[in-house]
Amino acid sequence: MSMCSALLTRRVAGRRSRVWFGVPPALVHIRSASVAEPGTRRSNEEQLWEAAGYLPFSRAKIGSFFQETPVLKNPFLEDALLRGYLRRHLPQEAAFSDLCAFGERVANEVDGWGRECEVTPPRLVHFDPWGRRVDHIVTSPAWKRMKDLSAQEGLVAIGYERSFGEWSRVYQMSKLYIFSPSSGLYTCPLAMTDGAAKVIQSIGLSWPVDEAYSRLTTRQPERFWTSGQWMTERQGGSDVASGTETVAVPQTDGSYKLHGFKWFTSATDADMALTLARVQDRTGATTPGSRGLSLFYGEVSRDEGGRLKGIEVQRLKDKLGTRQMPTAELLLDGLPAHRLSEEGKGVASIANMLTITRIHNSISAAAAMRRVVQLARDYATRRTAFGKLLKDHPLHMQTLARMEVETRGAFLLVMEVCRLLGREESGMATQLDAHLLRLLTPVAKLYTGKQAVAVVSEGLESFGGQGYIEDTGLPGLLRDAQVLSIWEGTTNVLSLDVLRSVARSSGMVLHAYFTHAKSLLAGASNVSPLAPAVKAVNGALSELEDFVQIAATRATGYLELAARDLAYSLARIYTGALLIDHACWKGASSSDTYAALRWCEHDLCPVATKQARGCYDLSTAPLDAALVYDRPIQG
Ligand code: MFK
Repeated sequence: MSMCSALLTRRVAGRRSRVWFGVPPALVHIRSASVAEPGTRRSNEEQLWEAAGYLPFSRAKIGSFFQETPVLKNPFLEDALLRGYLRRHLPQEAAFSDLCAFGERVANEVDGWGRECEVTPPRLVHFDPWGRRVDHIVTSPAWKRMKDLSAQEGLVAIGYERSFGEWSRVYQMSKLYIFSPSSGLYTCPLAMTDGAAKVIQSIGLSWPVDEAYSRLTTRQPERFWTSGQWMTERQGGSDVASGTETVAVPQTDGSYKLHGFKWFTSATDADMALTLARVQDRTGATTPGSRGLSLFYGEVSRDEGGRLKGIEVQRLKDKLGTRQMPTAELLLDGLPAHRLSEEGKGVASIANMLTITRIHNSISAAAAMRRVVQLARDYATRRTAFGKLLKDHPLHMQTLARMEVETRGAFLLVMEVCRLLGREESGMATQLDAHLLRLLTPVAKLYTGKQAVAVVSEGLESFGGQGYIEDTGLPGLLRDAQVLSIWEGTTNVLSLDVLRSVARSSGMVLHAYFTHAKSLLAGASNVSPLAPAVKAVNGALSELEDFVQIAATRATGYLELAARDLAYSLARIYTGALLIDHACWKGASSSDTYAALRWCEHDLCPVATKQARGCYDLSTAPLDAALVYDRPIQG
């Protein structure tokens, strides 16, 4: 026995009979562990006990104060706006009890799986131990559990079962909204799976995709398939028409073999994919541009030797975020495929998929904001600074309130798009609804993507340094938010899509927009607390109408320079109208009114503000470029 351990034994033995205020030492020790809850200071008794050196065992001297952890509570019960919105539009007990139970599961079980996905990212095994090429993407058990859960909970199926008629999409997306920040990015394969089901359904459920459709929309985990969406090639993902090199070689049985290189394929462990390729004629020639692109369906399968049929996984992407999910570069080397669209109609045919994935993207954006607000407000009830809890610092509350206003706005805008989608799919949509859906899908996607980055970043700051610490799980929220404005169409590409929707509809989408936005304000005309908000939205609508009149007389370049600000204006004004409308509902709370008032303090029509400053005049473009490259300004 060493000198130290001999001394220790003697001290412990000597103290065995001591009693602290009548409590045997062992009990005191247990009690002190429970008294020293994180976030509390140690009691005087304990400090005395330690100072006297009586403790038989002792922690390393790292101090005894620990900050409390923010607690994730049931995200359904914690979300007054979500519950209020559903009470207003879908007051069905079945939906409420399902969402409540799912929220409980997300908080207590699924969120942990999401963390597991984050800390156990996928890896690529190219070869088996004997040197055979296998290209296995190895994912975590938690990622696989997410797949089963998604089927069981009907996260795709609900949209196709349509048990709640025109509100089925709202119900499905509410569930995804609760799930998304805890899903370990499993919402990405679900978005593409939903999009693929939508494309197949719109094309018609016949061979060879009828079986795929039933697997994409099943609730049976053992049958459930996910789908990929392989669009991006090495030349880039925005200008698909000129960037797609993949060719489809016709086979004698009417099928095709695809040869090409897909540069960015997300959730690459999918069971099938929809992709674009150019059909080769007998001479091997293809048609360039958008008119040469067709839509193909391919299954991801293996031969008897375990090798992927017609695919080589070149490598996994090393991404800023979304690391939970495999994203790969794929060489398509004779992938068996079936053409789903008419030749040359690939982009128009995959547009349905883009609509769905863009809506999912917007849901994920609103959900990320909601999650960081929920955690931040919980933390504000635990963390003390400058003598009081964060929640008692008005400036901190002002910051969280601003985040809350953004989150509420995003939620209502996205749910509006889901409502319109549900109406379209259940055959209830008017022409006005159809135009609104076309216009608001890119608007919601581009606007909420930007909001998410800003709100989540602000949210991290509200935890101080802990918001920057990896294993709190908070930085992952920001990394994952950053992709939301990039994939599925960047902000500028979607702003141009807004212009496309205006041009293709000969302005009817804007007509629908003005008509519906004004009708949303109608119920608030006599609600005096909302008067400043109504005035702001009405004023912004007039400014926007004036802008559209003027822009219609200008060259195309003018509108293109205004595209982003136009899209932001469409988002802010419509969101203001939605917040006002929701605040007028009979079940609305004073917070609903306050949120509407605060939202409407934004510059609701930045396109008019910037237009007045000459930002879109054609002379501006060379000035912008000169500034960017620090070149002398000509003339
Ligand atoms: C958390 C959830 C997140 C979800 C995760 C998913 C991860 C997946 C990762 C990816 O795959 S990222 C890649 C996604 N790629 C894109 O989003 C493409 C971005 N680029 C565009 O959207 C371009 O605007 C587009 C490729 C559509 C431009 O193509 P074109 O061929 O130059 O467009 P064009 O000629 O204007 O339109 C061709 C046809 O498509 C027209 O129909 P018609 O032939 O019948 O006249 C258009 O009306 C139609 N179209 C284009 N965009 C449309 C649309 N139809 C409806 N909606 C749209 N948005």
